Amino acid sequence: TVDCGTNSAVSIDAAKAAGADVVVLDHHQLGGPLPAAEAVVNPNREDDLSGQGHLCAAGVVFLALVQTARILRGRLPDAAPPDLLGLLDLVALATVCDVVPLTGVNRAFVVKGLQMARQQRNEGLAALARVSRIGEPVNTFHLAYLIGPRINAGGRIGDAALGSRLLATDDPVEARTIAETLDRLNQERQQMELEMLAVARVEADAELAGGNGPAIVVTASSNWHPGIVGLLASRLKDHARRPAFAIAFNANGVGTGSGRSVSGFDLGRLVREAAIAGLIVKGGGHGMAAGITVERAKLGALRAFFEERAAAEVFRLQGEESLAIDGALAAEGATLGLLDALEKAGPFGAGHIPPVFALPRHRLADARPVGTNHIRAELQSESGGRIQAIAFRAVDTALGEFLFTNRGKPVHVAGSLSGNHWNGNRTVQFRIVDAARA
Ligand SMILES: [Mn+2]
Repeated sequence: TVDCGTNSAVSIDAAKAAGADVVVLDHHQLGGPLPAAEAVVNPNREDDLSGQGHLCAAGVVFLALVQTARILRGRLPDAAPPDLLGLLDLVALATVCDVVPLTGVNRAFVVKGLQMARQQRNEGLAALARVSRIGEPVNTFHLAYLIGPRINAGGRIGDAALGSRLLATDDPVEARTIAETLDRLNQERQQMELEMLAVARVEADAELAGGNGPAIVVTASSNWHPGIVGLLASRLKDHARRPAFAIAFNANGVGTGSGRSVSGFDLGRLVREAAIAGLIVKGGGHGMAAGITVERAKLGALRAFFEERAAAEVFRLQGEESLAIDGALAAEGATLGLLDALEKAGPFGAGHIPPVFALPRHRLADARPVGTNHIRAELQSESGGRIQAIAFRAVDTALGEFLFTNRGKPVHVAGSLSGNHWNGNRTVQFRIVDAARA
């Protein structure tokens, strides 16, 4: 089993009774006794002293393969060694998409894996890069926002095996066919997500109305697709700036829910406590994300339990929330040379964020919606330097409202620099994360 199994003692006993040997390769925190598998390889076992708890499941698999190859090399000295480094493109993809911190060995996986991905040796990844119209060397942003969602789109509303078939195939024709199918499923998924998100936001805003609102937003519906609750939870968490759950109930009143946390709050632990308290059928996860199965009749009690256990800590974390700015910059100072120098410290992502700059007192020369819900802007310094800027998923947010209503005015903005490839040209782009009136 990969990315599961640690908390599935019953299923593993059944598999063993049916004659299967079971090896668990997982990274989830343990909620009860270890399952009776042949091996449970998990850096988050309480008796694991490796300090590698930040690995994603693919990283665990990779290191298990490295060790297996090492053992086999001793036993079969004449056999050709497997090309494990050639698989790091997939490890990098999983590491970025699982949003584990890009520190330690994870960062090494992503640096080497991006080099592999740029060689386009994996037919499936190459085909996905083409349908995603990635016209530049693959980077972590592409993995997280263009390639990852398309692979997951298969599992969310179509056929979960499509993604694994795509990544395993050596046949460029099959790769193209599957990549095009996933691209179409991804478009359908985006549409479905927008409709469900609109409903979820209304529900979340109603909960938040007046006072502090709940420490943990819990939204639920019988009309949601259970494959999309993780995405909904993630958007609600950003919207409400606190941990959030989205739960899809089936016709029998049993809900599949997913939760996403804010940094510093251990959601996996809270869910395990709820399981022990008998408020959910089952649940598990890690610090930043958790999954639950819950009966509709227990939803009220679960909400109360969450508030009782989490409110003090969540509101304390909210009070401490701030944006750390590394330096100030003028538009004309944001050069390709500076960007190249900064990127040497990358790749950036979860747990290793890019330097945050303030552009003080720049005129917001333009701000208009682009794509589904992004905002493209242009900023001009007091001495006339200009830089293109983008605020992702900002339409319908406080930041978006600010940008639209302050066109032409001087503003302070904060964010990071990124490269933008267009028609063979590379330019510097400013990713806005926050803004204030100057
Ligand atoms: Mn996982």
